[in-house]
Amino acid sequence: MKLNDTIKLDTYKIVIPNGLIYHIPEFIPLQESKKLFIFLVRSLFWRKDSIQLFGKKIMQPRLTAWYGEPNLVYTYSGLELQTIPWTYTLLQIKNQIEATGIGNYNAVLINYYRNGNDSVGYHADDEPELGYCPIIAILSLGETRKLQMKPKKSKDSTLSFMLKNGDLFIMAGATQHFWYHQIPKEKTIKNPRISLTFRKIVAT
Ligand SMILES: O=C(O)CCC(=O)C(=O)O
Repeated sequence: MKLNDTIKLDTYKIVIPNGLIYHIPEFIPLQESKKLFIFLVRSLFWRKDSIQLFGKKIMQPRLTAWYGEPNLVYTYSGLELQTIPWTYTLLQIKNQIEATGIGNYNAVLINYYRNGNDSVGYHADDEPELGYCPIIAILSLGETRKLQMKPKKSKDSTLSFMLKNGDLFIMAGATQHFWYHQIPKEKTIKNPRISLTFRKIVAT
């Protein structure tokens, strides 16, 4: 999708109880997504960190990278990440996502799931530095993976979205305050995926 293409946002809007989602399939066309995936896997600075989970130190079951405006710090699960400055390509993608009119972003946490054994457990992106009602925009590249959502408190049912190569998935409104999300392990999946999760750090 080119910067000046107009997107009919309402077509992609999914209103959920106490939350708002936009799922835009093939936001990046397939051929471009394939090239972008290879380029990013090869060129980004990937970290393999351990995190604190229920008082225990464990290796994160995926690789990550943290880029953005200088000196932004993001703290989660006992980890403190300091931004690497935007690359040209990441900045282009950020601009393209902002051109949808949903959200402004100053950093991106990138996840590299090497196969279906890699995952991220249920959590909400509700850290204080993301402020009130944070908007999280996820560009999915590579293998299709399932993103599941479950309510933090209410008895609303669990939601499931298949994120394909090139899809843009945006969690907006109060979603982070009322819902958890995860990428579950799927043992049959052999191929890798990366997710670029654009966010805005408002206080550090
Ligand atoms: O990989 C994804 O699509 C989700 C990643 C995620 O939940 C996160 O980075 O907070």
